[in-house]
Amino acid sequence: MDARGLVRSVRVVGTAQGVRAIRSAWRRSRTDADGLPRPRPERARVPGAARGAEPRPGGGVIHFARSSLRVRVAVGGAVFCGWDGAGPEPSYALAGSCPEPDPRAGLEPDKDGGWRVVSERVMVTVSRLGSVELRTPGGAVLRRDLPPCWWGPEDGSSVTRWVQRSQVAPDARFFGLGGRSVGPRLRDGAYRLWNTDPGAFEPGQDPLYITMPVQLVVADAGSHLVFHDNTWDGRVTLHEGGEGAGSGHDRPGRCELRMSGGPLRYWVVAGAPARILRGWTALTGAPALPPHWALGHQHARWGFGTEREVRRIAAGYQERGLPLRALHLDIDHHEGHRVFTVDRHRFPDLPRLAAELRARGTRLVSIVDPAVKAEPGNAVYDSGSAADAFVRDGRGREVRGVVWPGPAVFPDFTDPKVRKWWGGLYAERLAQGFSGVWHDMNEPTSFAAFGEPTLPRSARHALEGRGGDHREAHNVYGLAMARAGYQGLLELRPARRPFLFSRSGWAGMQRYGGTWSGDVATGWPGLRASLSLVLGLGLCGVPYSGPDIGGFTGTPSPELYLRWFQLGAYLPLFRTHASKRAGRREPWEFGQEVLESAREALARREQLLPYFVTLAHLAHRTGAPYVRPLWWQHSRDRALRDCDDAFLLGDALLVAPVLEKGARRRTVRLPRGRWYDTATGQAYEGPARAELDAPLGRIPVLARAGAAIPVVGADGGIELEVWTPAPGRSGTGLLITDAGDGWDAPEVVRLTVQTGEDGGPVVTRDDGGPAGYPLRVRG
Ligand code: NBV
Repeated sequence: MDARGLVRSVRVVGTAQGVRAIRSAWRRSRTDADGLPRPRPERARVPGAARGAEPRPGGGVIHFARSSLRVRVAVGGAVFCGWDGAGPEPSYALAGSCPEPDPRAGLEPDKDGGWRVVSERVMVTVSRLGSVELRTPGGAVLRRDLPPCWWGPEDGSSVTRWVQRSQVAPDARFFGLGGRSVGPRLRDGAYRLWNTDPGAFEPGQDPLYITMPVQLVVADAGSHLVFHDNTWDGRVTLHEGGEGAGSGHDRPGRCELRMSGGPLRYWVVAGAPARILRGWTALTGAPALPPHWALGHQHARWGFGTEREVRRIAAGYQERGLPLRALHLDIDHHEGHRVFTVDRHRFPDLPRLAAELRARGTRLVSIVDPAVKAEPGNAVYDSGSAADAFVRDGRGREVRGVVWPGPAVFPDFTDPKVRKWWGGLYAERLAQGFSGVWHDMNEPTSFAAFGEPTLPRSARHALEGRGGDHREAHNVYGLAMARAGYQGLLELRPARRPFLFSRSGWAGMQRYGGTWSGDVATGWPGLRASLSLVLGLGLCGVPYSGPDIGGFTGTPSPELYLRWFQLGAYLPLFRTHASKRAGRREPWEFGQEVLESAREALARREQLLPYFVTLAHLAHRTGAPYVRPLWWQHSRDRALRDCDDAFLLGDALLVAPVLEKGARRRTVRLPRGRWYDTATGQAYEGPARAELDAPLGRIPVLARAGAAIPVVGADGGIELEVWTPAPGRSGTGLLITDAGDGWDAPEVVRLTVQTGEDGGPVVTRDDGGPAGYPLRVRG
């Protein structure tokens, strides 16, 4: 950081903390000067020429003059490539052990001294000098990775930097890389891989809290996901290609990945987007299934202050007949910002408050920060010290940072025994009546007046017993904390599905819960950025996320608040966030017109809960995100690939939020098929651009003809909202129900929608039997 950082830290944490932040940053740079190896003369290395190969299950190892490449196709079709002896394990991303090799895939000699591995879904060819091409079974090139280059100390010590350049089709578009505020299409530019708390961020600011070396590349010839399983600091530079269109040569799309250390190993999963997400989920784990209440509206406020204030907000919702499923208590309910310690003056009887609210259908969710106040007598500090839980420097001293509580230490979540200890602490949260947790500041953030606002890079970590430093552990700190929290909640309350969402994370974080947009700046660009984050994360396998409605930095205008609210109502995490600084965010704070429109958005959200539950189960089973880009089923439609301002919610709905001030109409790009404007019932035929009304009271939402959407009926039971199929067409629907927050097997109902003799839709189950739910026919 710099002057700006200094001003920010003083503004955020006050003068005393600001001084501490200066000291902390200085200490950190000293620690690194002592603890990191000094730069030594480096030598570059490329693989050289292939000298031979040995077959191995699922592929083989190709030996080059100065390196080797292992290619291994796994059952299910994912391809692993590891240079320099890198294998798929150990890995923080993989859900369990590496999938078995596909016995049908084998290594064969290719032309010009190269080698190839042929499998059902992809063909991998390796040239004599180490280029790797991945092709579709039909022979179209999905990706060409040029021979990598490493730089390392001449004495051969282990930390080597490396770069890999790749080419993709001229028409390809890039998506993913974690939560990015510019997107979801990632245009030309450099994207850093280093989880960071940027402070309140402006759209375009990079990096943010969740970075991941996961790219989804979508092209006419086919789509693929590539995941470089490496947790170190890095940078991805993307250049979209272009087609000559008869007047010049095609330019391939280009991607350059530079990593500061760690293995050069990667996975590729190819196929249609739905198949890719299924394959990715099979590798990295099923997304956690949120309890039903976490699919309703939630409200957070930094500065909840007192039990009285919490009651006031809950009563405000109740008096106005607005549903509120959860209230999130921020750091100020912790005494002196000591995590797991309630401020008894402000919250004398939290369990009672929680029970009261719960009886009215509102749960409490607690913020949990990783930083522990470094103060003997603080129970968490004492028990953590006794368990040797905190990150130490190279000389064995506890690493101190500065966060809310002042001088603080940081649990080493990469140590299994520390995760166990930390998970046990959640017993206190449950005893206080909380139903879920919200992990904050786990990039990890330590206020610093200059340099990086995190731990020293030389800080030591257990890394599951392998040992290493913060350069390798930093990006998985939030992921490992989420693992500790999830596991703890599960052990403490085995009958319930844990609810957890985390600001930072990495590939595989979906196993433990979701995330949210963090401190996005209030403003119209922030609204757009918060949609980009949700879409991008969904394509990286993290389906449950949402914005902080209204943004973090200021008071939104009534119009901005409402548009953000209307968008949030169609995103998995639907949360408003208020703070002392940014003002109140309760829907009635913005005038009668906003209140009435927010009421409508809330009512539709409540009505759609069975659909959201279905989508949650679907994500859990298949990895398909709730919120999908418009090209999800039509990835060859180039116009859809470039469309950043609308999304599909499941298969049935297309949501076109209003992202511009003053807009009362907007253009919506429609994928193929018939779509109905759900407000007017008017039908549109895609592919097309439709102009739709977007009055202040609602955003355009379209339903696919032939969809059967499970909704809550007037009597509180489930009904099917059926949208008439286009003439000569049929449609499908899906309903997955369960009891709410346990582990019972859900009921799965697959539906077919056809046109009956009277012209109206007829809905049947898979087995030909009747739907078994009342129908509400639309369209
Ligand atoms: O805990 C205070 C805030 C929280 O409200 C917000 O949601 C987090 O993203 N937290 C960040 C720390 C703010 C530091 C300025």
